[in-house]
Amino acid sequence: MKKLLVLLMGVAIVIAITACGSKETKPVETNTPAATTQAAGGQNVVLKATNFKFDQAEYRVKKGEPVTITLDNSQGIHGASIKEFNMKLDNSNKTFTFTPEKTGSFPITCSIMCGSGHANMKTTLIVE
Ligand SMILES: [Cu+2]
Repeated sequence: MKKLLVLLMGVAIVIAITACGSKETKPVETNTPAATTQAAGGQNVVLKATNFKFDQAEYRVKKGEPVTITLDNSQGIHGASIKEFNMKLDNSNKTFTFTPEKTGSFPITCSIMCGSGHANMKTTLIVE
């Protein structure tokens, strides 16, 4: 009698596991190599800022096509500046559109004294 109970429990467990397994969906791949998308109106780059870094080590765009850079302060208050293109973003001025006419890598730095990690808040815009 006891053996039968154990067997039934075993079967129930197997069914439960199988049922769960079939419901499982594969996670959607959202990890694009860089936060750049080619929209109809040009290229879009979102600089997602947290304490104390930008979400990507580099952001790639194409030369000769308009780029809109958006600052997204998801943690803390940060700014973003690219000296080469006279860009200065902060919470009151979150987007900047320009057309890079030269290739190269251009440093993006935080332009607001945001705390202890401020000096290391750097990333790069790569125009290719
Ligand atoms: Cu800062």
